[in-house]
Amino acid sequence: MKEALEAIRAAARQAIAAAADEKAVDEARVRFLGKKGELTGILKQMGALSAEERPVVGALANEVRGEIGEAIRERTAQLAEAAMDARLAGEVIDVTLPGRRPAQGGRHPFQQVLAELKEIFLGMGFEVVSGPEIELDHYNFEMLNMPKSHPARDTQDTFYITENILLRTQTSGMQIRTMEHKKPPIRIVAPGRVYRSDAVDATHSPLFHQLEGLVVDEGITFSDLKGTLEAFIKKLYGPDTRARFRPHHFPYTEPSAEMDMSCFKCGGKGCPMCKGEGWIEILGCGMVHPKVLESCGIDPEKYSGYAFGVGLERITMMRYNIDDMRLLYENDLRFLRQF
Ligand code: 2NL
Repeated sequence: MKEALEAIRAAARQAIAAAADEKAVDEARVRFLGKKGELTGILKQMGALSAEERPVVGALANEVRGEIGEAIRERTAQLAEAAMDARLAGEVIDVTLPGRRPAQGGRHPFQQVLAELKEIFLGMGFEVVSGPEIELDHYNFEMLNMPKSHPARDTQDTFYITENILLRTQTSGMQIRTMEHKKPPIRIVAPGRVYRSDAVDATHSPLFHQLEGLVVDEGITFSDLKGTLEAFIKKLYGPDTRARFRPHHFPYTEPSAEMDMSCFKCGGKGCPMCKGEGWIEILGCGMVHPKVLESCGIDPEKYSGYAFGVGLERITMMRYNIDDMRLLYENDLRFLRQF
């Protein structure tokens, strides 16, 4: 029996050492220590031994059982450690690799210029108003002294939804509404999308952006217009910028003018940017026509006002040296990322 126990000890050691995974270790446990296992088989035969032999064989059997148990625990621990080492090796993180930058959006150059214009006018005490792009003929033309037969409508041809509903050609509708509902003093700017029936080229688009301003109060004169718009371009293009006014005609202002600013590139000497002129046209303006005030319920004997309209595309293109307006609408990220 002693020889049998020694044989079990040797076989168990070998089997456990050779076990390649937890399952094999468990199989060895069942084979040697299980209810029908080899060691249990020996213990069952102990009854046949003499009284002297029994404690000796019993002690050896216990020793072998303890040793097998210990070998199983050791092998299980070894396998667990090896598994952990393999897992750690597979999950190595190289902390020296550069990080992945999250994609970050940016403001369209238009929105940057618009934010700047709003800031300038808010700083001069104006309020910002906005309104519908789909407008009534009444607010877009009729109230601005352009009845159905007026020739100025030809230069502002637009897209019609019905005979009396259209895509606005300027943001003036909001100024008219403001004059209808609010008593002077009024000091507002209305930025937004406007439409004209124009073909697309480097300087034209059927959709463009405008910012219109309106000031109405007692005693407003052309000097107020000049002072305010001069301050505006000095803030936008620097304190050395000068303004020049040329007579013009709009049906909704009287007198009307176009304002030029000294070229921001050459300072007025003449260069390719200003086509040798030294001046660049920047906006249209004038004193609000008395008929327009009157239609809105404002007494032109008591109040006067000025208005102006400036194209955002022009300002954006000059600000960022963009030579083709289409670039502003194509949403090509290679272009937009530059701003
Ligand atoms: C341009 C420049 C301009 C106005 C817009 C205006 C608005 C009201 C009353 C009077 Cl409610 N005028 N806006 C005035 C002058 C010029 O826009 O080049 N437009 C074609």
